[in-house]
Amino acid sequence: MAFDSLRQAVLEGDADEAARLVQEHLDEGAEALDILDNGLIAAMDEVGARFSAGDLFIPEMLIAAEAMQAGLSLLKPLLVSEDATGRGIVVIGAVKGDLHDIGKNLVALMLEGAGFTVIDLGADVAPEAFVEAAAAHHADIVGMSALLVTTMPQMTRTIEKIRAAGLEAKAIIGGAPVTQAYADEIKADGYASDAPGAVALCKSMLA
Ligand code: B1M
Repeated sequence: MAFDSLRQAVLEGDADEAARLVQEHLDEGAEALDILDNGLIAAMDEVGARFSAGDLFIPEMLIAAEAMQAGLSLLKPLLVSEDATGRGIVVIGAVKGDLHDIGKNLVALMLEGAGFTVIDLGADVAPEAFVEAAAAHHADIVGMSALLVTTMPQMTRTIEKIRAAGLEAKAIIGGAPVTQAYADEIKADGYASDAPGAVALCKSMLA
């Protein structure tokens, strides 16, 4: 398979080799999104599966994440090449208790590339911090990311606080365990399964 060696480098947490292989694929003409989806993200899925199976532990998961980020840094300029500005303001973060920020970073990056002004609050963001930032920046959209089933309820709390504060910002959610059904259940304004989907969703909300 085309990205076997790249996936292996990420799995082994070899950041230098991951970056070298990403560059090699780019030089050979591979598309940035193809490298991202079928190389880097596929490798992280494999990391997750091995973690679940007990074949791999947190330190290895962390160095794999660093290797992924090393590869991703080379793709960033290509993922943000769309020429558009002034689409709207998005406040984004990983919800309280959730330290997974790679997917959220990717969503933020692609939103910026599509012309949105992104206020990235980072990871482990309390509902009150989302509300404060949304009010301070007059956000059009608040984006929440969760990778843990146990942190998903923080999305509900954040949405409740956004609405209680009388803010008009739309609340959108995403992350591996999050679904459209969950978004409907907690009355989020939107859900996207991946970063390009989040861009399309935000564009449609402000069209
Ligand atoms: Co953790 N972890 N982790 N982890 N980790 C998962 C999520 C897990 C599925 C692994 C597994 O068991 N198979 C599992 C969660 C189980 C569950 O609840 N469903 C898990 C666990 C259990 C844990 C700990 C609890 C482990 C422990 O301590 N015992 C712990 C929790 C820490 C915490 O948050 N409090 C933990 C810790 C970590 C590390 C710190 C070691 C590291 C994170 C490093 C970092 O992010 N800086 C880590 C990693 C790397 C993973 C896996 C392997 C990879 C996550 C990732 O980066 N994927 C992950 C397994 C997996 O996901 N397959 C796993 C790549 C990324 C591009 O995808 O984040 O899904 P993703 O983002 C996608 C979409 O989801 C979507 O777009 C993105 C791009 O397409 N998206 C949005 C994301 N946010 C969005 C927001 C939107 C729209 C779309 O709108 C606003």
